[in-house]
Parts: sequence; C-alpha cells; structure tokens
Amino acid sequence: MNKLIITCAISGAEVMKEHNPYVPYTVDEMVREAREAVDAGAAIIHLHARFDDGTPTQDKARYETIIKAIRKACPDVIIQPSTGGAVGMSREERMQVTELPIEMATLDCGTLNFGGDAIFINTENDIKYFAKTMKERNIFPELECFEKGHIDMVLNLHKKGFIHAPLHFSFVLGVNGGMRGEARDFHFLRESLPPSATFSVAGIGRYEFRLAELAIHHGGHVRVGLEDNIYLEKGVLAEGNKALVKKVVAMANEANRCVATPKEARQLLGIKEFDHENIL
Ligand code: KMH
Ligand code: ZN
Repeated sequence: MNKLIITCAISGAEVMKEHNPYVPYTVDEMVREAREAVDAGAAIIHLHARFDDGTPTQDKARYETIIKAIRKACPDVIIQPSTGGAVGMSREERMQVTELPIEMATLDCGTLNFGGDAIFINTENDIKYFAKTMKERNIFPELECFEKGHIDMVLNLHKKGFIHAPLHFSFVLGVNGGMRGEARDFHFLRESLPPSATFSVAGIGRYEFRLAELAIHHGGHVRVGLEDNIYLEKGVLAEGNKALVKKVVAMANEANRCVATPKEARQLLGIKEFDHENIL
C-alpha cells in the first residue's frame, strides 16, 4: 500500500492549556511540539498561530516568526498554516498568512455550526476567493470537508475551474455541528471522491484513532494532534502531540503500512520539490 502521511495539528485555535498543558502558545512551545511530532513521524505540521497568552491570531508577522523557528528545527517538514483561523475572523484576516511564501495551507470548503451560536463561515464566494488566491501564490490547498456537501462543493468548483487538481481532501469529522466519524460516514465520504484524489482524516475527540485505523487500512492519510483531541486514551491526557503521533505510527506498524517522510509526502500529494531558498 502507499506510504502513510501523518499530519500533526499541534496548536489549533480553540483548545487551551486549561484543556491540556502541552498546547503550545509561545514560539518556543510551538517549536518543541513541532520538533517532537516530526521526530515521532509527522510529515506535515498543521499550524494555528497564537500570541503568548494563547489568543489565536492570523497575524502575518507572528506566523512568520513561528514558521521560521519551526523550519530551523525541522528543515524538511511541510508546514501547513491554517486559513480557517478561529470562528469570527474575517476572510481577509484569515488569508493574511498566504501572503508569506508557504507551500501548503488549509482551504475550508463549507459553512457549519460550531456549537452554541458560533458559525464557521465559508461561503461559496469565500471558497472561490481562497482557492484563486492560493493558486496565484503557488500554495497547495488541503481541502477541509466537514460533511458530504463540502465534498460536492469542491467537485462542482473543480468542474467549473475554480479548484484545480491534484485534489487532496481532509475529512474533519466529529465537530459539533458537522458530520460524525462513524465507519459508515468514513466510507460514504471516501467513496464520494474521484479515483485520482487523495484524502486524510482528522477525527475530533473520540473519533481520532477510530478514523485513523480506518484510513490506515483503506489507503488514506491521518491527522492527529491536540487541535483535534487532547486524550491518548479515555481519561488519559496526551503528554504532548508526540504521544498522539507515536500512537498512529504504532497502528501503522501493526498494519504493515510504512510512514512517509516529508519528501515522500510531497511526492504522494503532487507538491513540488521543497525549495529551501524561496519557501519559508
Ligand atoms: N478553528 C476552526 C474554526 C482550519 O484550520 O482550516 C477552523 C479550522 C480549520 O481549524
Ligand atoms: Zn486547523
């Protein structure tokens, strides 16, 4: 089977140290969490910037500082900043990070309830704007889909020429207000993709490792990290992102599926060879 790409979502925008003390806020903490995740087997670091007090930010300068520091510690890793940011941010605010020379970023493909009165807004025009801007800036989008309608939106926009191949999807399942991450949900989404597409799963909370298991056995890729889940197992807090990555690596070993290096991940996804001179 193809090699397994492990993404680690080290920080998120909503999870706080009160939930798990390993959630990184400062630049040094971001570097620690990224380096340990990469050493454990992650090829991609999904990143939300924070200020030192934990406030989520899409501030370009803050991202630049964090990315440069991570790059120094992990020279080859794929760094994938979020353009989702935090609920309530404007699209201009969210897109600031794409003004930096980055190779990959998330592109959220639909609106959803996010609990209580919070709505994570991604209109069709937002998606077109994000896709166009990323294309112009040579940034490879990971297509975040929280339910089946988001996949259909991507396929429609792809057909109309707004989103270009290679199509790499991330099924983010188990968000309050989105689709659950049961086996039948996973298979329904996976079977809805064109054969040339690649996909990863990001299970929220208790879905993290259940979905990882399914993806490992069906040729998909896996995202884990404190953004999505703070527990190693029921009632046991993960001692950092590395613990979550190590658990997926053990699952992959058990299934005889090799883990991809960042270089191999670029080849599997169809991202250009890493250009150390021109990419942060
Ligand atoms: N924090 C969520 C509102 C992404 O990174 O692109 C959005 C999110 C998705 O986490
Ligand atoms: Zn995110």
